[in-house]
Amino acid sequence: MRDAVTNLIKNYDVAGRYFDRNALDSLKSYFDSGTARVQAAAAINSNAAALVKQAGLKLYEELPELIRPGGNSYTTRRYAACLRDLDYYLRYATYALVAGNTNVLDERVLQGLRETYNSLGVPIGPTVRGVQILKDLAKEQAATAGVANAAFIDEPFDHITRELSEIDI
Ligand SMILES: CCC1=C(C)/C(=C/C2=NC(=C\c3[nH]c(/C=C4\NC(=O)[C@H](C)[C@H]4CC)c(C)c3CCC(=O)O)/C(CCC(=O)O)=C2C)NC1=O
Repeated sequence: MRDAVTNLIKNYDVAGRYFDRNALDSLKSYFDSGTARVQAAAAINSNAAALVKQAGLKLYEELPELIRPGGNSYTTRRYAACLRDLDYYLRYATYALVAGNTNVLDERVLQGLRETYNSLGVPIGPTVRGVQILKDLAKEQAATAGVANAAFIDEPFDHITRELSEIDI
């Protein structure tokens, strides 16, 4: 598992090089955004259960067929599994936010996920929509908590949706 700093060290060590200007700029930008990253994570954490619940309600309002007979969230077991998945995405997104790197998502969340979803018939499009709804709610939450310039919040959520949607060739 890597963060912005260990990732940079790894890349420069592989090449046997001292940090150059690019590396130092990227370190500086990571440390400059550090407090805002922690504040954003704190704002999300303190409201995580409500954010997940709201995201689920909004998703099912947009795509009611998911909770009708034949839908993938039909039955309380599957409904609960879907909300649990959204909770995983939100929690791991906060780790990635603080790390300034999406490696934790690749290692702990995304590996083999598409195959699992495909084998269970969990639809990718609606899952991606759920992650995007979560992202919007998380950004609102951070903005309300006074985190300025919180564009970095997009990154982990967009990474999840990009990786999930990627088509195998
Ligand atoms: C921490 C990393 C991690 C992730 C990400 C994870 C996901 C994950 N989601 C699963 C199932 C599931 N995931 C969903 C999700 C959905 N269905 C919908 O209609 C919606 C579109 C969507 C929610 C947004 C559902 C309904 C199931 C149960 C499917 C089934 O058993 O039929 C399963 C199969 C095993 C199980 O049911 O627990 C896994 C492994 N598990 C993990 O350990």
